Amino acid sequence: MKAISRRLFGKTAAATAAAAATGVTLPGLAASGLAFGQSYERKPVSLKFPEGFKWGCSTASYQIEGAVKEDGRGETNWDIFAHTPGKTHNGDTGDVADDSYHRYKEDALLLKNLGVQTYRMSIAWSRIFPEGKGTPNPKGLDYYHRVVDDLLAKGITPYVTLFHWDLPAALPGGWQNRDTSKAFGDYAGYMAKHLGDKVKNWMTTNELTCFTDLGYRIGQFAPGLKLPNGEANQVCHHGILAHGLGVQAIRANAPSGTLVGLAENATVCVPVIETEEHIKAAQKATRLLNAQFLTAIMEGKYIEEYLKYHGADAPKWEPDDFKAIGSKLDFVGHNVYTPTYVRAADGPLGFAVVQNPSSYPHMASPWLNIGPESIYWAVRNVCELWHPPAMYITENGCSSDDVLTPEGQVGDVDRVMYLRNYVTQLHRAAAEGYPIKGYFLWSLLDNFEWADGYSKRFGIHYVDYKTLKRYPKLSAEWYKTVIARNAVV
Ligand code: GBH
Repeated sequence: MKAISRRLFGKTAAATAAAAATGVTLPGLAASGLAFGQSYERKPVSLKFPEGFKWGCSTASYQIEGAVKEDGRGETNWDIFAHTPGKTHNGDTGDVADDSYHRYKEDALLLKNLGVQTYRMSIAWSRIFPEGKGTPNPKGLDYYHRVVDDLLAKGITPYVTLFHWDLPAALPGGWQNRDTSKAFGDYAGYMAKHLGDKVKNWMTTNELTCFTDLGYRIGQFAPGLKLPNGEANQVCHHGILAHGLGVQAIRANAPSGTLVGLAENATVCVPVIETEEHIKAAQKATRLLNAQFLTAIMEGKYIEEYLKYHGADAPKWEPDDFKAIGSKLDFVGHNVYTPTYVRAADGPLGFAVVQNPSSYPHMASPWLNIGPESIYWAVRNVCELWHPPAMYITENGCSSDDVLTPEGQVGDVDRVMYLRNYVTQLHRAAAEGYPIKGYFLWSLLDNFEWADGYSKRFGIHYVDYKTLKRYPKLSAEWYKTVIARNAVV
Protein backbone atom coordinates (compact mmCIF):
# COMPACT_ATOMS: atom_id res chain seq x y z
CA MET A 1 0.00 0.00 0.00
CA LYS A 2 2.82 2.35 0.91
CA ALA A 3 4.68 1.53 -2.28
CA ILE A 4 1.56 2.14 -4.36
CA SER A 5 0.81 5.52 -2.80
CA ARG A 6 4.40 6.58 -3.32
CA ARG A 7 4.04 5.67 -6.96
CA LEU A 8 0.74 7.46 -7.24
CA PHE A 9 1.61 10.68 -5.46
CA GLY A 10 5.40 10.85 -5.46
CA LYS A 11 7.39 12.83 -2.97
CA THR A 12 6.79 16.29 -4.41
CA ALA A 13 3.07 15.83 -4.86
CA ALA A 14 2.75 14.59 -1.32
CA ALA A 15 4.72 17.60 -0.06
CA THR A 16 2.56 19.90 -2.19
CA ALA A 17 -0.60 18.44 -0.76
CA ALA A 18 0.76 18.87 2.75
CA ALA A 19 1.73 22.47 2.00
CA ALA A 20 -1.71 23.22 0.59
CA ALA A 21 -3.29 21.81 3.70
CA THR A 22 -1.26 24.18 5.86
CA GLY A 23 -1.61 27.21 3.56
CA VAL A 24 2.13 27.44 2.90
CA THR A 25 3.37 28.33 -0.63
CA LEU A 26 6.26 26.15 -1.73
CA PRO A 27 9.30 27.95 -3.12
CA GLY A 28 9.14 25.85 -6.29
CA LEU A 29 5.56 26.89 -6.93
CA ALA A 30 6.21 30.54 -6.19
CA ALA A 31 8.68 30.65 -9.09
CA SER A 32 5.86 30.04 -11.59
CA GLY A 33 3.94 33.01 -10.28
CA LEU A 34 0.96 30.80 -9.58
CA ALA A 35 -0.34 30.08 -6.14
CA PHE A 36 -1.16 26.50 -5.27
CA GLY A 37 -4.42 25.45 -6.82
CA GLN A 38 -4.40 28.29 -9.34
CA SER A 39 -4.72 27.31 -13.00
CA TYR A 40 -2.71 28.34 -16.01
CA GLU A 41 -4.53 30.56 -18.44
CA ARG A 42 -4.70 27.78 -20.95
CA LYS A 43 -5.84 28.64 -24.47
CA PRO A 44 -7.31 25.38 -25.67
CA VAL A 45 -6.98 24.66 -29.38
CA SER A 46 -10.14 23.03 -30.60
CA LEU A 47 -9.63 20.75 -33.62
CA LYS A 48 -13.16 21.10 -34.96
CA PHE A 49 -14.14 19.64 -38.31
CA PRO A 50 -16.20 21.68 -40.78
CA GLU A 51 -19.91 21.72 -40.16
CA GLY A 52 -21.63 18.89 -42.02
CA PHE A 53 -18.53 16.70 -41.98
CA LYS A 54 -19.71 13.09 -42.20
CA TRP A 55 -18.51 10.41 -39.81
CA GLY A 56 -19.12 6.78 -40.59
CA CYS A 57 -17.97 3.19 -40.33
CA SER A 58 -17.04 0.82 -43.11
CA THR A 59 -17.59 -2.91 -43.71
CA ALA A 60 -17.67 -5.36 -46.63
CA SER A 61 -20.13 -8.11 -47.52
CA TYR A 62 -17.93 -11.22 -47.45
CA GLN A 63 -16.17 -10.07 -44.31
CA ILE A 64 -19.31 -9.71 -42.19
CA GLU A 65 -22.37 -11.37 -43.75
CA GLY A 66 -21.89 -15.13 -43.54
CA ALA A 67 -25.02 -16.96 -44.77
CA VAL A 68 -23.11 -17.98 -47.87
CA LYS A 69 -25.68 -20.53 -48.98
CA GLU A 70 -28.76 -18.57 -48.10
CA ASP A 71 -31.52 -17.11 -50.27
CA GLY A 72 -29.92 -18.11 -53.53
CA ARG A 73 -26.48 -16.50 -53.10
CA GLY A 74 -24.08 -17.78 -55.76
CA GLU A 75 -20.61 -19.08 -54.94
CA THR A 76 -17.71 -16.61 -55.11
CA ASN A 77 -13.96 -16.76 -55.70
CA TRP A 78 -13.45 -16.13 -51.97
CA ASP A 79 -15.65 -19.09 -50.96
CA ILE A 80 -13.45 -21.30 -53.08
CA PHE A 81 -10.17 -19.71 -52.02
CA ALA A 82 -10.96 -19.77 -48.29
CA HIS A 83 -11.99 -23.42 -48.52
CA THR A 84 -8.72 -24.34 -50.25
CA PRO A 85 -6.32 -25.71 -47.61
CA GLY A 86 -3.42 -23.41 -46.80
CA LYS A 87 -4.85 -20.21 -48.27
CA THR A 88 -6.15 -18.49 -45.15
CA HIS A 89 -4.95 -18.39 -41.57
CA ASN A 90 -6.18 -21.48 -39.74
CA GLY A 91 -8.33 -22.39 -42.77
CA ASP A 92 -10.79 -19.68 -41.73
CA THR A 93 -13.67 -18.88 -44.10
CA GLY A 94 -16.46 -16.32 -44.37
CA ASP A 95 -19.15 -19.02 -44.05
CA VAL A 96 -20.47 -17.49 -40.83
CA ALA A 97 -18.30 -14.40 -40.31
CA ASP A 98 -20.27 -11.98 -38.10
CA ASP A 99 -23.59 -13.39 -39.28
CA SER A 100 -24.53 -9.84 -40.20
CA TYR A 101 -26.84 -11.27 -42.83
CA HIS A 102 -29.19 -12.04 -39.95
CA ARG A 103 -27.97 -9.44 -37.45
CA TYR A 104 -27.98 -6.35 -39.67
CA LYS A 105 -30.50 -4.61 -37.45
CA GLU A 106 -28.37 -5.19 -34.39
CA ASP A 107 -25.36 -3.82 -36.29
CA ALA A 108 -27.31 -0.77 -37.41
CA LEU A 109 -28.09 -0.16 -33.73
CA LEU A 110 -24.37 -0.16 -33.00
CA LEU A 111 -24.01 2.50 -35.70
CA LYS A 112 -26.84 4.50 -34.28
CA ASN A 113 -25.36 4.35 -30.82
CA LEU A 114 -22.09 5.74 -32.18
CA GLY A 115 -24.00 8.62 -33.71
CA VAL A 116 -22.57 8.18 -37.21
CA GLN A 117 -24.28 10.00 -40.07
CA THR A 118 -23.12 7.47 -42.67
CA TYR A 119 -22.32 3.80 -43.18
CA ARG A 120 -20.19 2.36 -45.96
CA MET A 121 -21.26 -1.19 -46.80
CA SER A 122 -20.83 -3.41 -49.82
CA ILE A 123 -23.22 -5.51 -51.82
CA ALA A 124 -22.48 -9.15 -52.58
CA TRP A 125 -22.71 -9.28 -56.37
CA SER A 126 -23.51 -13.00 -56.23
CA ARG A 127 -26.60 -12.43 -54.09
CA ILE A 128 -27.97 -10.27 -56.90
CA PHE A 129 -26.67 -12.26 -59.85
CA PRO A 130 -25.75 -15.73 -58.56
CA GLU A 131 -24.02 -16.47 -61.87
CA GLY A 132 -22.52 -13.01 -62.11
CA LYS A 133 -24.87 -12.14 -64.97
CA GLY A 134 -28.12 -13.31 -66.54
CA THR A 135 -31.09 -13.91 -64.26
CA PRO A 136 -31.23 -11.76 -61.14
CA ASN A 137 -32.15 -13.26 -57.78
CA PRO A 138 -35.01 -11.23 -56.25
CA LYS A 139 -34.26 -12.49 -52.74
CA GLY A 140 -30.81 -10.93 -52.90
CA LEU A 141 -32.19 -7.55 -53.91
CA ASP A 142 -34.87 -7.80 -51.21
CA TYR A 143 -32.21 -8.36 -48.59
CA TYR A 144 -30.37 -5.13 -49.46
CA HIS A 145 -33.66 -3.26 -49.56
CA ARG A 146 -34.26 -4.38 -45.98
CA VAL A 147 -30.74 -3.38 -44.89
CA VAL A 148 -30.99 0.03 -46.53
CA ASP A 149 -34.54 0.67 -45.27
CA ASP A 150 -33.43 -0.10 -41.74
CA LEU A 151 -30.44 2.26 -41.99
CA LEU A 152 -32.57 5.06 -43.40
CA ALA A 153 -35.17 4.55 -40.68
CA LYS A 154 -32.37 5.01 -38.14
CA GLY A 155 -31.23 8.21 -39.84
CA ILE A 156 -28.04 6.72 -41.30
CA THR A 157 -27.08 7.40 -44.92
CA PRO A 158 -25.77 4.33 -46.76
CA TYR A 159 -22.70 4.65 -49.00
CA VAL A 160 -22.63 1.51 -51.08
CA THR A 161 -19.64 -0.23 -52.66
CA LEU A 162 -20.57 -2.53 -55.51
CA PHE A 163 -17.50 -4.72 -55.49
CA HIS A 164 -15.41 -5.50 -52.44
CA TRP A 165 -13.65 -8.57 -53.87
CA ASP A 166 -16.34 -11.30 -53.67
CA LEU A 167 -16.54 -12.20 -57.35
CA PRO A 168 -19.23 -14.59 -58.60
CA ALA A 169 -17.34 -17.81 -59.31
CA ALA A 170 -19.48 -18.63 -62.32
CA LEU A 171 -17.94 -15.81 -64.38
CA PRO A 172 -15.55 -17.65 -66.72
CA GLY A 173 -11.93 -16.63 -66.25
CA GLY A 174 -12.71 -14.15 -63.49
CA TRP A 175 -10.87 -10.86 -63.96
CA GLN A 176 -8.69 -12.37 -66.69
CA ASN A 177 -11.73 -12.16 -68.92
CA ARG A 178 -12.76 -8.78 -70.31
CA ASP A 179 -16.40 -9.93 -70.20
CA THR A 180 -16.25 -9.72 -66.41
CA SER A 181 -15.83 -5.94 -66.67
CA LYS A 182 -18.97 -5.81 -68.82
CA ALA A 183 -20.85 -8.07 -66.41
CA PHE A 184 -19.86 -5.68 -63.62
CA GLY A 185 -21.20 -2.73 -65.57
CA ASP A 186 -24.53 -4.50 -66.07
CA TYR A 187 -24.74 -5.40 -62.39
CA ALA A 188 -23.90 -1.80 -61.39
CA GLY A 189 -26.62 -0.47 -63.67
CA TYR A 190 -29.10 -2.97 -62.26
CA MET A 191 -28.35 -1.88 -58.70
CA ALA A 192 -28.58 1.81 -59.57
CA LYS A 193 -31.94 1.17 -61.19
CA HIS A 194 -33.37 -0.94 -58.38
CA LEU A 195 -31.85 0.66 -55.30
CA GLY A 196 -31.10 4.13 -56.65
CA ASP A 197 -34.21 5.67 -55.14
CA LYS A 198 -32.78 4.95 -51.70
CA VAL A 199 -29.00 4.91 -52.19
CA LYS A 200 -27.54 8.19 -53.44
CA ASN A 201 -23.85 7.52 -52.98
CA TRP A 202 -22.15 4.69 -54.87
CA MET A 203 -18.65 3.37 -55.07
CA THR A 204 -17.75 1.03 -57.91
CA THR A 205 -14.71 -0.98 -56.82
CA ASN A 206 -12.73 -1.29 -53.60
CA GLU A 207 -8.92 -1.22 -53.83
CA LEU A 208 -8.17 -2.22 -57.40
CA THR A 209 -4.68 -3.50 -56.61
CA CYS A 210 -6.02 -5.98 -54.07
CA PHE A 211 -8.32 -7.95 -56.33
CA THR A 212 -6.05 -7.68 -59.37
CA ASP A 213 -2.39 -7.68 -58.29
CA LEU A 214 -2.87 -9.59 -55.04
CA GLY A 215 -5.26 -12.08 -56.64
CA TYR A 216 -3.61 -12.66 -60.00
CA ARG A 217 0.04 -11.50 -59.75
CA ILE A 218 1.10 -12.19 -56.14
CA GLY A 219 -1.42 -14.93 -55.38
CA GLN A 220 -2.07 -13.90 -51.80
CA PHE A 221 -5.79 -13.29 -52.35
CA ALA A 222 -8.46 -15.13 -54.37
CA PRO A 223 -8.07 -16.68 -56.88
CA GLY A 224 -4.43 -17.13 -55.81
CA LEU A 225 -2.75 -16.96 -59.24
CA LYS A 226 0.79 -15.86 -60.06
CA LEU A 227 0.45 -14.74 -63.65
CA PRO A 228 3.34 -13.32 -65.67
CA ASN A 229 3.61 -9.52 -65.83
CA GLY A 230 1.78 -9.00 -69.15
CA GLU A 231 -1.22 -11.12 -68.16
CA ALA A 232 -1.37 -9.55 -64.71
CA ASN A 233 -1.33 -6.08 -66.27
CA GLN A 234 -4.26 -7.12 -68.44
CA VAL A 235 -6.18 -8.16 -65.32
CA CYS A 236 -5.48 -4.69 -63.86
CA HIS A 237 -6.84 -3.13 -67.03
CA HIS A 238 -10.04 -5.17 -66.69
CA GLY A 239 -10.31 -3.82 -63.14
CA ILE A 240 -10.24 -0.15 -64.17
CA LEU A 241 -12.47 -0.92 -67.13
CA ALA A 242 -15.03 -2.45 -64.76
CA HIS A 243 -14.89 0.71 -62.68
CA GLY A 244 -15.43 2.89 -65.76
CA LEU A 245 -18.31 0.83 -67.13
CA GLY A 246 -19.79 0.84 -63.65
CA VAL A 247 -19.72 4.65 -63.48
CA GLN A 248 -21.39 4.93 -66.88
CA ALA A 249 -24.06 2.38 -65.98
CA ILE A 250 -24.87 4.04 -62.65
CA ARG A 251 -25.18 7.44 -64.35
CA ALA A 252 -27.46 5.94 -67.00
CA ASN A 253 -29.77 4.22 -64.52
CA ALA A 254 -29.85 6.25 -61.31
CA PRO A 255 -32.01 9.30 -60.63
CA SER A 256 -30.35 12.70 -60.88
CA GLY A 257 -28.51 13.78 -57.75
CA THR A 258 -26.80 10.41 -57.47
CA LEU A 259 -23.10 10.66 -56.62
CA VAL A 260 -20.52 8.21 -57.93
CA GLY A 261 -16.95 7.49 -56.90
CA LEU A 262 -14.72 4.61 -55.98
CA ALA A 263 -12.69 3.47 -52.97
CA GLU A 264 -9.02 3.33 -53.87
CA ASN A 265 -5.96 2.56 -51.80
CA ALA A 266 -3.46 4.51 -53.83
CA THR A 267 0.09 4.42 -52.54
CA VAL A 268 0.29 7.38 -50.18
CA CYS A 269 3.52 9.27 -50.77
CA VAL A 270 4.62 11.26 -47.73
CA PRO A 271 7.45 13.77 -48.22
CA VAL A 272 10.27 12.88 -45.83
CA ILE A 273 10.58 16.53 -44.82
CA GLU A 274 7.96 19.15 -45.50
CA THR A 275 9.96 21.29 -47.89
CA GLU A 276 9.19 22.38 -51.42
CA GLU A 277 11.52 19.86 -53.09
CA HIS A 278 10.28 16.81 -51.16
CA ILE A 279 6.64 17.86 -51.49
CA LYS A 280 7.09 18.05 -55.26
CA ALA A 281 8.82 14.67 -55.27
CA ALA A 282 5.94 13.11 -53.33
CA GLN A 283 3.48 14.48 -55.83
CA LYS A 284 5.43 13.12 -58.79
CA ALA A 285 5.69 9.77 -57.03
CA THR A 286 1.93 9.70 -56.36
CA ARG A 287 1.21 10.05 -60.05
CA LEU A 288 3.77 7.48 -61.13
CA LEU A 289 3.37 4.81 -58.46
CA ASN A 290 -0.41 4.76 -59.06
CA ALA A 291 -0.20 4.90 -62.87
CA GLN A 292 -2.00 1.59 -63.31
CA PHE A 293 -5.04 2.58 -61.31
CA LEU A 294 -5.93 5.99 -59.89
CA THR A 295 -3.78 7.98 -62.32
CA ALA A 296 -5.30 6.16 -65.30
CA ILE A 297 -8.77 6.83 -63.94
CA MET A 298 -8.21 10.51 -63.11
CA GLU A 299 -6.39 11.29 -66.37
CA GLY A 300 -8.29 8.91 -68.66
CA LYS A 301 -5.12 7.33 -70.04
CA TYR A 302 -2.03 5.34 -69.19
CA ILE A 303 0.79 7.83 -68.77
CA GLU A 304 3.83 7.49 -71.05
CA GLU A 305 6.18 6.43 -68.26
CA TYR A 306 3.91 3.51 -67.37
CA LEU A 307 3.62 2.28 -70.95
CA LYS A 308 7.35 2.62 -71.51
CA TYR A 309 8.17 0.80 -68.31
CA HIS A 310 6.07 -2.25 -69.25
CA GLY A 311 6.90 -2.22 -72.96
CA ALA A 312 5.49 -5.34 -74.63
CA ASP A 313 3.84 -6.29 -71.32
CA ALA A 314 1.66 -3.17 -71.28
CA PRO A 315 -2.08 -3.96 -71.25
CA LYS A 316 -4.13 -3.90 -74.45
CA TRP A 317 -7.24 -1.77 -74.64
CA GLU A 318 -10.05 -1.03 -77.05
CA PRO A 319 -10.77 2.42 -78.49
CA ASP A 320 -13.62 3.34 -76.15
CA ASP A 321 -12.15 1.92 -72.95
CA PHE A 322 -10.72 5.18 -71.71
CA LYS A 323 -13.93 7.07 -72.32
CA ALA A 324 -15.41 4.87 -69.63
CA ILE A 325 -12.33 4.68 -67.42
CA GLY A 326 -11.86 8.44 -67.43
CA SER A 327 -15.52 9.15 -66.56
CA LYS A 328 -15.84 12.19 -64.32
CA LEU A 329 -16.30 11.26 -60.69
CA ASP A 330 -18.28 13.08 -58.04
CA PHE A 331 -15.82 12.07 -55.36
CA VAL A 332 -12.65 10.10 -54.81
CA GLY A 333 -12.76 7.70 -51.88
CA HIS A 334 -9.35 6.89 -50.44
CA ASN A 335 -8.58 4.09 -47.99
CA VAL A 336 -5.58 5.04 -45.87
CA TYR A 337 -3.51 2.78 -43.65
CA THR A 338 0.24 3.22 -44.17
CA PRO A 339 2.73 5.78 -45.52
CA THR A 340 5.35 5.43 -48.25
CA TYR A 341 8.14 7.92 -47.61
CA VAL A 342 9.47 9.78 -50.61
CA ARG A 343 12.33 12.22 -51.07
CA ALA A 344 13.62 14.38 -53.88
CA ALA A 345 16.40 12.75 -55.88
CA ASP A 346 18.47 13.35 -58.98
CA GLY A 347 17.72 11.27 -62.04
CA PRO A 348 14.86 11.07 -64.50
CA LEU A 349 12.19 10.28 -61.89
CA GLY A 350 13.05 13.17 -59.59
CA PHE A 351 12.15 11.16 -56.51
CA ALA A 352 13.21 8.13 -54.51
CA VAL A 353 11.27 5.91 -52.14
CA VAL A 354 12.95 5.65 -48.75
CA GLN A 355 12.90 2.14 -47.31
CA ASN A 356 11.65 1.87 -43.72
CA PRO A 357 14.19 0.68 -41.18
CA SER A 358 13.30 -2.59 -39.43
CA SER A 359 12.51 -0.60 -36.28
CA TYR A 360 9.61 1.19 -37.99
CA PRO A 361 6.55 0.85 -35.69
CA HIS A 362 3.49 -1.10 -36.80
CA MET A 363 0.18 -2.29 -35.40
CA ALA A 364 -0.84 -5.94 -34.87
CA SER A 365 -0.72 -6.66 -38.61
CA PRO A 366 2.98 -6.60 -39.55
CA TRP A 367 2.24 -4.60 -42.72
CA LEU A 368 0.34 -1.91 -40.87
CA ASN A 369 3.06 0.70 -40.40
CA ILE A 370 1.92 3.70 -38.40
CA GLY A 371 2.11 7.01 -40.24
CA PRO A 372 -0.60 9.48 -39.23
CA GLU A 373 0.53 12.09 -41.80
CA SER A 374 -0.34 9.63 -44.56
CA ILE A 375 -4.00 10.57 -44.23
CA TYR A 376 -3.18 14.26 -44.73
CA TRP A 377 -0.96 13.60 -47.75
CA ALA A 378 -3.47 11.19 -49.27
CA VAL A 379 -5.90 14.10 -49.46
CA ARG A 380 -3.39 16.77 -50.41
CA ASN A 381 -1.59 14.79 -53.13
CA VAL A 382 -4.81 13.67 -54.83
CA CYS A 383 -6.39 17.13 -54.60
CA GLU A 384 -3.32 18.96 -55.89
CA LEU A 385 -2.84 16.56 -58.78
CA TRP A 386 -6.40 16.03 -59.98
CA HIS A 387 -8.77 18.47 -58.22
CA PRO A 388 -11.65 16.08 -57.50
CA PRO A 389 -14.83 17.91 -56.43
CA ALA A 390 -14.88 15.96 -53.16
CA MET A 391 -12.93 13.34 -51.26
CA TYR A 392 -13.77 10.83 -48.57
CA ILE A 393 -11.55 8.69 -46.44
CA THR A 394 -13.42 5.49 -47.22
CA GLU A 395 -11.37 3.40 -44.78
CA ASN A 396 -8.93 4.02 -41.96
CA GLY A 397 -8.32 1.86 -38.93
CA CYS A 398 -6.04 -0.78 -37.52
CA SER A 399 -5.63 -4.21 -36.00
CA SER A 400 -4.73 -4.59 -32.36
CA ASP A 401 -4.28 -7.60 -30.04
CA ASP A 402 -7.58 -7.01 -28.30
CA VAL A 403 -8.37 -8.82 -25.07
CA LEU A 404 -11.93 -9.09 -23.78
CA THR A 405 -12.00 -8.87 -19.98
CA PRO A 406 -14.42 -10.98 -17.93
CA GLU A 407 -16.37 -7.74 -17.47
CA GLY A 408 -16.83 -7.51 -21.23
CA GLN A 409 -14.44 -4.65 -21.85
CA VAL A 410 -11.64 -4.10 -24.35
CA GLY A 411 -9.10 -1.39 -23.48
CA ASP A 412 -7.68 -0.91 -26.97
CA VAL A 413 -5.65 2.17 -26.11
CA ASP A 414 -3.28 1.43 -29.00
CA ARG A 415 -6.13 1.62 -31.51
CA VAL A 416 -7.31 4.87 -29.94
CA MET A 417 -3.74 6.19 -30.22
CA TYR A 418 -3.60 5.20 -33.89
CA LEU A 419 -7.00 6.65 -34.73
CA ARG A 420 -6.55 9.87 -32.78
CA ASN A 421 -3.31 10.63 -34.58
CA TYR A 422 -4.74 9.93 -38.03
CA VAL A 423 -7.88 11.95 -37.36
CA THR A 424 -5.71 14.83 -36.14
CA GLN A 425 -3.86 14.79 -39.44
CA LEU A 426 -7.13 14.60 -41.34
CA HIS A 427 -8.26 17.68 -39.46
CA ARG A 428 -5.27 19.51 -40.90
CA ALA A 429 -6.41 18.64 -44.43
CA ALA A 430 -9.93 19.90 -43.72
CA ALA A 431 -8.68 23.05 -42.00
CA GLU A 432 -6.45 23.88 -44.96
CA GLY A 433 -9.49 23.86 -47.18
CA TYR A 434 -9.24 20.60 -49.10
CA PRO A 435 -12.70 19.27 -50.01
CA ILE A 436 -12.64 16.33 -47.61
CA LYS A 437 -16.26 15.55 -46.82
CA GLY A 438 -16.16 12.55 -44.55
CA TYR A 439 -14.34 9.74 -42.79
CA PHE A 440 -15.26 6.05 -42.57
CA LEU A 441 -13.58 4.06 -39.86
CA TRP A 442 -12.55 0.49 -40.71
CA SER A 443 -14.24 -1.24 -39.17
CA LEU A 444 -17.55 -1.25 -37.35
CA LEU A 445 -16.80 -4.70 -35.96
CA ASP A 446 -14.15 -7.42 -36.02
CA ASN A 447 -14.55 -9.51 -39.13
CA PHE A 448 -13.04 -11.96 -41.63
CA GLU A 449 -9.71 -10.34 -42.42
CA TRP A 450 -9.16 -12.11 -45.77
CA ALA A 451 -6.02 -14.26 -45.82
CA ASP A 452 -5.50 -13.48 -42.13
CA GLY A 453 -8.86 -15.07 -41.30
CA TYR A 454 -10.07 -14.14 -37.82
CA SER A 455 -6.56 -13.73 -36.42
CA LYS A 456 -6.56 -9.97 -36.87
CA ARG A 457 -9.19 -7.73 -35.32
CA PHE A 458 -9.93 -4.33 -36.92
CA GLY A 459 -13.27 -3.55 -35.27
CA ILE A 460 -14.24 -0.91 -32.76
CA HIS A 461 -16.69 -3.54 -31.59
CA TYR A 462 -15.28 -6.84 -30.38
CA VAL A 463 -16.94 -9.94 -31.77
CA ASP A 464 -16.84 -13.12 -29.70
CA TYR A 465 -16.79 -15.64 -32.54
CA LYS A 466 -18.23 -18.40 -30.33
CA THR A 467 -21.36 -16.49 -29.38
CA LEU A 468 -21.27 -13.77 -32.09
CA LYS A 469 -21.99 -11.27 -29.36
CA ARG A 470 -20.69 -7.74 -30.02
CA TYR A 471 -18.94 -5.63 -27.35
CA PRO A 472 -18.04 -1.96 -27.82
CA LYS A 473 -14.32 -1.43 -27.31
CA LEU A 474 -12.78 1.68 -25.76
CA SER A 475 -12.23 2.91 -29.34
CA ALA A 476 -16.01 2.89 -29.92
CA GLU A 477 -16.44 5.14 -26.90
CA TRP A 478 -13.66 7.40 -28.22
CA TYR A 479 -15.22 7.55 -31.71
CA LYS A 480 -18.62 8.35 -30.27
CA THR A 481 -17.11 11.37 -28.51
CA VAL A 482 -15.33 12.53 -31.66
CA ILE A 483 -18.61 12.36 -33.58
CA ALA A 484 -20.62 14.11 -30.88
CA ARG A 485 -18.15 17.01 -30.80
CA ASN A 486 -17.26 16.89 -34.50
CA ALA A 487 -13.69 17.37 -33.33
CA VAL A 488 -10.53 15.50 -32.44
CA VAL A 489 -10.65 14.35 -28.82
C1 GBH B 1 -8.40 -2.99 -46.76
O1 GBH B 1 -7.32 -3.63 -47.34
C2 GBH B 1 -9.63 -3.68 -47.23
O2 GBH B 1 -10.43 -2.85 -48.03
C3 GBH B 1 -10.45 -4.29 -46.14
O3 GBH B 1 -11.32 -5.21 -46.68
C4 GBH B 1 -9.52 -4.87 -45.10
O4 GBH B 1 -10.19 -5.62 -44.14
C5 GBH B 1 -8.80 -3.73 -44.46
O5 GBH B 1 -8.16 -2.93 -45.40
C6 GBH B 1 -7.77 -4.15 -43.42
O6 GBH B 1 -6.76 -4.89 -44.00
O7 GBH B 1 0.60 -9.26 -45.66
O8 GBH B 1 2.43 -7.75 -46.08
O9 GBH B 1 1.57 -9.09 -47.86
C7 GBH B 1 -6.06 -3.15 -47.01
C8 GBH B 1 -5.07 -3.62 -48.05
C9 GBH B 1 -3.98 -5.59 -48.73
C10 GBH B 1 -3.18 -4.39 -46.87
C11 GBH B 1 -3.15 -6.77 -48.33
C12 GBH B 1 -2.37 -5.57 -46.46
C13 GBH B 1 -1.20 -7.52 -47.20
C14 GBH B 1 0.20 -7.08 -47.02
N1 GBH B 1 -4.34 -4.79 -47.60
N2 GBH B 1 -1.98 -6.35 -47.60
S1 GBH B 1 1.28 -8.41 -46.64
